[in-house]
Amino acid sequence: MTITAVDNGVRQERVLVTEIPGPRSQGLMARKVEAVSAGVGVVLPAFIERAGGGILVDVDGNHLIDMGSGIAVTTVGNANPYVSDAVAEQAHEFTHTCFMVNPYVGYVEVCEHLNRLTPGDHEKRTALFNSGAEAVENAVKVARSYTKRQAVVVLEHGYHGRTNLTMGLTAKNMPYKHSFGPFAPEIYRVPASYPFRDGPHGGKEVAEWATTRIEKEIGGDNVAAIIVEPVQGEGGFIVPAPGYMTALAEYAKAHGIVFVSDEIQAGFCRTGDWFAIEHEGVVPDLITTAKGIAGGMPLSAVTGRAEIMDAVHPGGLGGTYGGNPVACAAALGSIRWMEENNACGLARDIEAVMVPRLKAMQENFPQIGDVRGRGAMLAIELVEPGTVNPNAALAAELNRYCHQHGVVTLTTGTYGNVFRFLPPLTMPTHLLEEALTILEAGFEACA
Ligand code: PLZ
Repeated sequence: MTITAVDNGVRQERVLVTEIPGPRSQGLMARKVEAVSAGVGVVLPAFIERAGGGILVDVDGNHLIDMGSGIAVTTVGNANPYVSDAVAEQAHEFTHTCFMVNPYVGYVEVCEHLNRLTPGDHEKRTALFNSGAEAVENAVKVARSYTKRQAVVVLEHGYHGRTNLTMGLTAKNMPYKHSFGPFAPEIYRVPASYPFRDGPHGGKEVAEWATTRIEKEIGGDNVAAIIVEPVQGEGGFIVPAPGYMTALAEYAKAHGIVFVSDEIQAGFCRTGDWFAIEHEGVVPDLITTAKGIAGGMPLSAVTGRAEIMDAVHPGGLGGTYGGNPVACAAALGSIRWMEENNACGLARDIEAVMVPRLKAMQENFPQIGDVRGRGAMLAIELVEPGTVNPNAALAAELNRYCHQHGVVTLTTGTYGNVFRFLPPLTMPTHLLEEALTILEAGFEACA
């Protein structure tokens, strides 16, 4: 595996000098409880003060292996110099003008890269925003404006954000939606392909359930957009069965519906291609991106067919900070690193190391019902042996075990029983192997 020197001066070794969380983190956690809303949760209460390569260093001096990348954000590695140098340089030049007031070239360059890198050789346009949720909201605005229709179709197990509209688009109640309604109208949810749970029903068949539902309950002519995640993230790292996405995209095309691929978690080389929908051979009309786009700076985008993106009246899209110059500089650095270092290849290398070991673990631990994912977006789904009954308790226990042993892991899934892996592409192989060895020990201890 090719590893570029992007360790930010951090020793690439797991080191535990205290329990996790250590005393300083515990002290800070007490301050957090006093200062921060209880509504903002923390997965692993070890406060971080430096990071690089595949390591997060906490305030007690522990070196933790980062298997989460801040939820698929620091794909190019934390504090990658291509990003931090560009940020520092831009911050010294100017920090903000508001692109809608006085434009700057960085914004245009990010749009040019997105138009070039996203699937399809049609003419494209891009608009920049801050968060993933904001990108999805704007994709819906654009699709409605272009089609003059209102209905938006989303999938079971889908996740699109925490703002009012995107909460409505999101499938899972706890913790995202509970007590926060009412939600926006004209949102419809249809069956998603979930191979592990679909029994004998293949991708085409599940797509037919979905399109029949659209036809009968909404009417294809009333639908502005179908929004999918090409690999469902918060829903459980679900890779759709072959044929599902193609069938949905074909239906959208036949009915003048804007097909939107939400690549906020799966995009930017994470799955071994620049965008995860490329694995399906589908060219979406619009693509939403965020997270991995800018190495940790807040930036998001909607990219798509010029005629759709340009259908909005002038001034209809924007926001004070959208495409902030510092965030754009970070994105340009991040994209340059990905292109120079064959980031897609690095993601595939991670898959080649992890999948065989996870499959070997599955042989020994019948609680692993499924091993799945693409590239550096991988997961295991935990069940009660011999069934598909979700085993969320084991996922939580394993997670605790990994955290206590210095590996930052995350769970996910509608049933909370999926253990997911999102290492930065700068993760050295020896740390990746070590994280897997600790996971294996976790199974020995907990299963
Ligand atoms: N679309 C596909 O994965 C963010 C959510 C973490 P924002 N996923 C992580 C949490 O608990 O809040 C996400 C996503 C997909 C949209 C979003 C939303 O992106 O940048 O968090 O708004």
